[in-house]
Amino acid sequence: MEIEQNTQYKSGFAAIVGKPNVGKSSLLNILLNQKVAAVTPRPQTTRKNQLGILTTIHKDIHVQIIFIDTPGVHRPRYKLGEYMVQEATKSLQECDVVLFMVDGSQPPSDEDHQLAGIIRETKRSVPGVLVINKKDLCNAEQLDNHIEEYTSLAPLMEPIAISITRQENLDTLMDKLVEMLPDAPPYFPADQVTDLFERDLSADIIRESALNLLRDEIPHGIVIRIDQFIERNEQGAYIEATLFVEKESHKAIVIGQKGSMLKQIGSMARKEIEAMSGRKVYLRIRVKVRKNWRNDERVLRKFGY
Ligand SMILES: Nc1nc2c(ncn2[C@@H]2O[C@H](COP(=O)(O)OP(=O)(O)OP(=O)(O)O)[C@@H](O)[C@H]2O)c(=O)[nH]1
Ligand SMILES: [Mg+2]
Repeated sequence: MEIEQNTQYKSGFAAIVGKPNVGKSSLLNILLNQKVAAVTPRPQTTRKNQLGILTTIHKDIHVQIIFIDTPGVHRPRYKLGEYMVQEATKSLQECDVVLFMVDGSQPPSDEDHQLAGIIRETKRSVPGVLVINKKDLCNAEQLDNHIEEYTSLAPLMEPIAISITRQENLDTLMDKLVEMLPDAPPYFPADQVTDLFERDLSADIIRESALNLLRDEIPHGIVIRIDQFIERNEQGAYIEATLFVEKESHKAIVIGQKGSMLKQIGSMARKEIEAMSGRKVYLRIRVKVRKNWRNDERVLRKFGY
């Protein structure tokens, strides 16, 4: 789709904020109808703000919605966590619409209260939607009770219960969003879908594969550095990456018996990167230990956090 020059557009930034694991990145992927953000069953998957840009015609209205997918807001125990919460807070200052996303299958937790407070404190008069996700995971009565509790947390926001898995109420959510967007020309070209380069997306996909395949406390201590990213035309892309862990013992687990775990992580990631870019990819991953990197300001900056 091209941007039409003399057409009236509604455009703006929509921040998706919520505690970890409620489905923020899943919402981004489903509304854009393609995978741009890492999604895993583990909390704290997203570490940095990422844009997902939707340029479309919704019920005869030309729109460009720039979603800001943010890290889940939690009580940080590491400097990395502090950075993640700052990212989410920053998105609130930059947006035209707030999507406060919660897990509708559970009553509000401390983290939901904390975040509702942060949203109120930014004290801006931007409109907001209270997105109550995962309605597929509980019965109607439970859902009604939870909706009531969440609504009292954010009384000024328009509540809507959705299920991303079952694709329920997404169209109504779009209606509300479009209604709240300001009249404005588009900010980005129509074919741009995200602000991340393939290099960063590839790093996130490698981390996503590791998160999906590894257990327990190791995943949160993982960070990926792309060392080489070379285009080789018909032969596709050559990618060399280093996967950093925090402990020697973690390194052994990531590598696995005779390298079997690392092989699985690599092949899962390679397939995803190939699917994303539509070309062949050769991926090589090595594993290194960088002790306590999550609390080291200097190392965090080096990794782009
Ligand atoms: N049952 C059910 N599961 C869902 C739904 N939406 C998302 N999920 C699952 O919830 C998990 C977390 O999804 P993410 O999109 O990674 O959540 P997030 O809010 O981005 O998480 P962080 O990046 O860690 O803050 C994944 O396993 C999703 O498949 C839904 O509507 N119903
Ligand atoms: Mg996420």
